[in-house]
Amino acid sequence: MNERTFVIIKPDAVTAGHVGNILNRYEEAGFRPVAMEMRTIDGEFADRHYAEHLGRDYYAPLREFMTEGPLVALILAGDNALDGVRELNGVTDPSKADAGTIRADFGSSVKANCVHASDSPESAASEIGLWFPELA
Ligand code: FUP
Repeated sequence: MNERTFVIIKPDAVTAGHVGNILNRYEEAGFRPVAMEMRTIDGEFADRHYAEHLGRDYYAPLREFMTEGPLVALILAGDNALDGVRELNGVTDPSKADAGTIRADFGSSVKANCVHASDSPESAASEIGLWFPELA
């Protein structure tokens, strides 16, 4: 099955110079970029991406963080891409992520956790529709 998932290499990872290393993890695992673009998003766009987090106590700093500099938005394709990419990423909190995962190696806090990946086929479809409408 050639599944697609939506991924963000977040502003912290761009600033720290980890884009190449993170892309390498995905490619070494067999996933291939089918769209990739560096963008700086505004707060309204962040609200659309993180709609389910609006109103949470952590949302204002998360919104600030996601809009403070360029990020890399991409679609990755491959067998089992949804679960496979989330496994490579590790759990949300880098201090609890398994050794060798992207968040354990490059994340610095729950907020600055260096990557995002879709968590279900429905979220992949809606995130691809938001970020790359021409590829939805
Ligand atoms: P994940 O699916 O691992 O990206 O995590 P969630 O969907 O639970 O959270 C999305 C983003 O919200 C995380 F990447 C970071 C941020 N967040 C916080 O900043 N604080 C929290 O307590 C929970 C999430």
